Amino acid sequence: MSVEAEVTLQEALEAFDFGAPLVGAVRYGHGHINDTFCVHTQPDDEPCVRFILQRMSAQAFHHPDELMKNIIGVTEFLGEEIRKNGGDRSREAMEVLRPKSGEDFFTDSKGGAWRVYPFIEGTHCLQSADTPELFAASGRAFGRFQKMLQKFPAETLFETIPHFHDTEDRLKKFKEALAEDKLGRAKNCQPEIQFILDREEDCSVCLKALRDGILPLRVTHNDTKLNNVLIDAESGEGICVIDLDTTMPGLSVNDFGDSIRFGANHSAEDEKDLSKVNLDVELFDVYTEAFLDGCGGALTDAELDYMPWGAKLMTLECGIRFLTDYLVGDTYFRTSREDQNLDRTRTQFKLVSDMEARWEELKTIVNKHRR
Ligand code: ADP
Ligand code: GN1
Ligand code: MG
Repeated sequence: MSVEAEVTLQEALEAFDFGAPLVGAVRYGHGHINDTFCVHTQPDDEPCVRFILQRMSAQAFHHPDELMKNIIGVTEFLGEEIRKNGGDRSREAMEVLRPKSGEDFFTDSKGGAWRVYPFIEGTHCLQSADTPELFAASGRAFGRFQKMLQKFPAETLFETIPHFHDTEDRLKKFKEALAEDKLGRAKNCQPEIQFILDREEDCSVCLKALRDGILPLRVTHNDTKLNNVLIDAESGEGICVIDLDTTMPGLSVNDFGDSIRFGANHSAEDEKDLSKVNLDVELFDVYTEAFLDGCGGALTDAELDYMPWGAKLMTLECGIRFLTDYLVGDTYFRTSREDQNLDRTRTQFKLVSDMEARWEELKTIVNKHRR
């Protein structure tokens, strides 16, 4: 694990007023991108109060000022929507705690950009769907997120990562990395390379539908992994969607699809034993129902038609991204062991194969929940 963030952690801790004496800060969570710490503070005669402190990945995000403007805009908008609906703003939407300087984030002496959110207590963050009900709860939360942002002024959002879900561009970058093969790793992944080359045309399906005006552009989350929603520990409901770094104009089918990619199976994203990696169609079913319920009829017929494509292409694209990172030397996704990005690629492609094999079933399930 990178120790870079630890070097300036103390500076970052001093830059924020946490409102009570600090007890300490420890590495936290399973995100692949940012350096996340949980900060513990101890007010007099009261229970410990926690915060999330993050150093935003400079590799992923080149303009932290724009990123934070997006997040402040989106969290304030969501806060208003939640208040209007009689919800609990402090638990159902994140809130940015500004540094003492009053700026949107803190920049350390090495140029690292840091931000703080109050920790949303009484919640669980799941790495896999323990039960279908919990997976459905995440789907309802992501669907509601989609619905709540329907009236958000999309033109105010910066593109935090250009071409983020541009699968054609991801394919192009993969081919460039393959042509260069700077570490000589291509020889280790010939079947995976071929898997991508056999699906080149698929990469254009959703983008073409967008270009042709079939799929609408909406404000979407774009990183709808199960561990990007907090589940209320008592009710089991998905109460707060987190990790808003990539919330920007996108496709609803991608938000649906990325959740399926990560959550509709019972294995880790980097599982080495592929016999354990299987698409669970029952989980696909419960997620579809809950996501559409959360969206509350906001999606068009065409979006429903393309939902299986969203699932397949988010999974294929993620595999392409993992393999590209493997070929260039593991510079983007955090890794903790050798070949982890290659193992991640393999699980994604196993899931793509499962989706292809069960394609008609997936379409039937979506149709069953159409309204
Ligand atoms: P990454 O982009 O690296 O995935 P995230 O923003 O998803 O970073 O944060 C990493 C983890 O930190 C989350 O999966 C979750 O466990 C935890 N987390 C983030 N924000 C909060 C919050 N406001 N309250 C509680 N936990 C949080
Ligand atoms: C990253 O940030 P995190 O860990 O929630 C990545 C997603 C990938 C995912 C794969 C900003 O998500 O796009 O799908 O890893 N986020 C970014 O697990 O690149
Ligand atoms: Mg995350």
